[in-house]
Amino acid sequence: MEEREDDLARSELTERARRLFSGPVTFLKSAPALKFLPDPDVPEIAFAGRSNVGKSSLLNALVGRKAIARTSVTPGRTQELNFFEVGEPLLFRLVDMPGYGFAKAPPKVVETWRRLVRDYLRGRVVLKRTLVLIDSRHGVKPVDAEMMEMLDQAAVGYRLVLTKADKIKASELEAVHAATLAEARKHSAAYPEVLVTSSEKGMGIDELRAAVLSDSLL
Ligand SMILES: Nc1nc2c(ncn2[C@@H]2O[C@H](COP(=O)(O)OP(=O)(O)OP(=O)(O)O)[C@@H](O)[C@H]2O)c(=O)[nH]1
Ligand SMILES: [Mg+2]
Repeated sequence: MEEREDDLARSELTERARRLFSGPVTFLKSAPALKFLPDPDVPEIAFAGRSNVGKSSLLNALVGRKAIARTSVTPGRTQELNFFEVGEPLLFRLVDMPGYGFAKAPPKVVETWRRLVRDYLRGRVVLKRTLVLIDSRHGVKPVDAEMMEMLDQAAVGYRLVLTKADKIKASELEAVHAATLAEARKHSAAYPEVLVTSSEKGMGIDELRAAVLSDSLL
């Protein structure tokens, strides 16, 4: 009985999330430095992860727009904190961030992005959850583990989300899912579930929408 109520609550959340994300979503602004952040007056959910992991693509898939956030095959496409507003009236903002790790940009510029992302994540009062994206083909790399440790220390709650699931075989996906889940369980601020997604095929997008909506209500 309890399980059926849980299922019902989940399907209601999924439906509400689907309606929300198919409604108004607008680009608000790009912040190249902390002083340009919007006023901290609504909840925010941030997308973090290595360069090229698929942050901007996942944000586009979530809101069902092809190119509201700019994507590219070249690592280092997103260079500022980009804010997107969801809901009318406004419910929360999604924040697309520059990637960490290897990016095709001068080291000084990459260092500036690293600091911007770190300072935002550690200091943003309205940040409800960070999505830490992990490439299904690679699993958790040392730079990802470093990011996770930083978030653990700052007590910023995050979810691990596997991306590009369409690029590997089902058996490999199962193995990387299990390994990523095991990694999540080692980290104090990590949510103990791992979502598997493909922006290309739409896999896991309904679940991620529901997760983001419920996180925004935290
Ligand atoms: N096959 C496949 N390709 C994907 C998927 N998600 C992203 N990509 C591709 O991966 C590349 C990088 O995607 P982006 O969304 O720009 O990645 P990003 O993490 O925002 O990258 P930076 O902004 O440079 O840090 C693009 O060529 C995308 O088309 C996916 O689910 N499946
Ligand atoms: Mg990007």
